[in-house]
Parts: sequence; structure tokens; C-alpha cells
Amino acid sequence: MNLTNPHKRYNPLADEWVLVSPHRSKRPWQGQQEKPAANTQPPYSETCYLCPGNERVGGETNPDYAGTYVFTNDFSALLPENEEDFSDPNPLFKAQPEQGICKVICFSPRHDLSLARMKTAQVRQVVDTWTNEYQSLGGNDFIKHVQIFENKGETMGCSNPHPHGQIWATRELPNLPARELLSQQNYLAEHKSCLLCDYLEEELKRGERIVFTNDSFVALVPYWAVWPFETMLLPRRHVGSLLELNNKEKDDLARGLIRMGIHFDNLFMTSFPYSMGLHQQPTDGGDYPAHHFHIHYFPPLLRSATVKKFMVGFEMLAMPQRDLTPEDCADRLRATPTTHYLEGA
Ligand code: H2U
Ligand code: ZN
Repeated sequence: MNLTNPHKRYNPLADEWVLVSPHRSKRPWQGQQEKPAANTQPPYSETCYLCPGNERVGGETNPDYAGTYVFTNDFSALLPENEEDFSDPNPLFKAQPEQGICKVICFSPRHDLSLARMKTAQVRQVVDTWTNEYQSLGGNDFIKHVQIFENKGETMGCSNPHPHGQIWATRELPNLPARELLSQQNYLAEHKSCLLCDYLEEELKRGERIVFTNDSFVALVPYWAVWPFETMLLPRRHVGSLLELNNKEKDDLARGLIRMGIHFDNLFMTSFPYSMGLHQQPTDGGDYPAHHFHIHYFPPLLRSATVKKFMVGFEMLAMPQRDLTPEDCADRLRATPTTHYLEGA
């Protein structure tokens, strides 16, 4: 399928539309224009608050950790206790208390690495840590949703190059997970099958948006992607969360996370910035047969290591828009080598 005229595409998960203007991207692809970015980070940094043995801003000292390391965020956006009365008689001034727990996960003691440059066994440890945190945080009576995510790169407002992610666990379902869950539940009710299972099956047939696959996971640029190189990593099997993955699937997830990172970094020969996160089923003990576990990557870069996409103008006032098609972007990602450009450098 080669759509060349302006059109809208529907995102059945988020229930919203994106405007696609392929005719505007006819200008030739310049490809690599900048010099490959060297990794200038040292394996250990004295001034890093995430490196082993260092003191954090909050005053605590990190242990001399060897694998992953989790601690409660010293500046948590949410607090477990919250009894304040936010009620207002006027419905136009609606507020509710929110409770939660925020944690930080160091993926590795090595200050100079990223998921893309770690070994499978090390990333597997990250997957296991995510699984344990999802289970233990979700086990709290008052926690309904566990949002695991990684903010990577200065452009994404990430404060530190040390490989790390965060978890914000909340009493309520946040906006996007709530919308996605509802869409999946409506789809199941209407079609008697899973939205993402059906979508994945069709994408594997069409092939044009697939970046790579392994035995258990598929990486693709969604048909409705908003960000140029937005991708999703989906388990082939219908599982609601990490808890349902078997050993082999967890290893394949680790391999998928690494390979996604390598394609991204190789695209513009830079440590590719993004926000990524896991969407897992709610943790209130309810039954969620419609929910298909998946990972979103939202990267801001457009044409080079420095030229990013701005969500401004029409996009702020009306709806998101893109010029490069998701098919073009999947082609470009797929065409990058599967070995990291810094390997052997
Ligand atoms: P970012 O990578 O998105 O900047 O997040 C880092 C988190 O680390 C941030 O939420 C926390 C910040 O509150 N932090 C600590 O918990 N302790 C520190 O000593 C510094 C930063
Ligand atoms: Zn560090």
C-alpha cells in the first residue's frame, strides 16, 4: 500500500487521529549528515548521583551495586499518604487526591552504557527487576496502575546519562492507559478477539511496518504513529503483563530491547533520545482479558541527531501531523545495521 495524498489515520488504541502528508516529504533523504557521536562518558563518574557508592542529592548513598539497583525517588511526584480534601462545590473546579509511589531503577552500574549497549543477560536483569517491581508495587492495596518508563537523552528532559528508568505507581489509571484499556475492552466485546493480537497478525502479513521480529516479540512502526520513528514492541502471545512471560520470552524481550536500541542509535549515529514505557494490565486484582501487554517508544528526532520534530502550530491547536510515512520510517530503521555503530570503535 502506497498512500501518497494527505489522509488521516486512526489510532484504535488511543482513539485518536493523526494527519499524514506524504507529498510533503518528497524532498530527497539526506541520510547521515553529522559525524557519528562518540561515547564521551566514563564508566564511572564521581559527580553522578546514580553511580555505585556515590551520594544522591537526597543525602543517601548508593550501595556498591553490581547489576540493577532500585530506590525510592528522592523527589517523588506522588506520595503514599494523601488525606487532603480537594472537593469543590463547583464542577468546573474538579480535583481529586492522588496517591502513589515513585522509584528510580539504575539499569547498570556502568555510567557509560545504555540498553542498546548492554549484554542480553544484563538487560534480562532489567526485565526481571521490572517484573518484580510491577508485582510488588501492584500488590499494594491502593495501587491500580504501575507505569514503568525510561526517559532517555537531554532532549527528553532526562537529567543524567547514567542508564536508568523510573516507575510511577498510582491509585488510579492515568489518562492514556485508561483510554487504551477501554479501546481494547470495546474491541473485545465487538469482535470477540484481542485488538493487538488482530493488529499484529495483519501487520505480520503486510510486513511494511515491521522493523524486526524474534521468536516472542515484534517491533513495528504503528500504522497510526505520530512521532517519526515511533515504534511498538509487542509480545506475539496474548499476555497482560510481564508476569505471564516465560523464561524464553523474557530473554527474547531483553534481546528485543537491545536490538530496538541498536537500530535507533544507528539511524543517526547518536545515542537516540526517546521516552519509552510499558503498558501492562491494572493491578487491582481485576480480570482484564482484553489487555495485551506492549511497549511504546516515542522518540523526538526527525532527520538527524539534532533536527527534531516539533509538536507545534496545527498539532497543538488541532491534531498531530506527520510528513514521513510510518512505512518510510520502518524502512529506514530496518535498513540500519544490527551491530551498534560504537562496537569496535
Ligand atoms: P530523569 O532521568 O527523568 O531526569 O529522572 C531522574 C529521577 O531521579 C528524577 O525523577 C530522581 C529525580 O527526582 N533523583 C533522585 O531520586 N535522587 C537524586 O539524588 C537525584 C535525582
Ligand atoms: Zn553514573
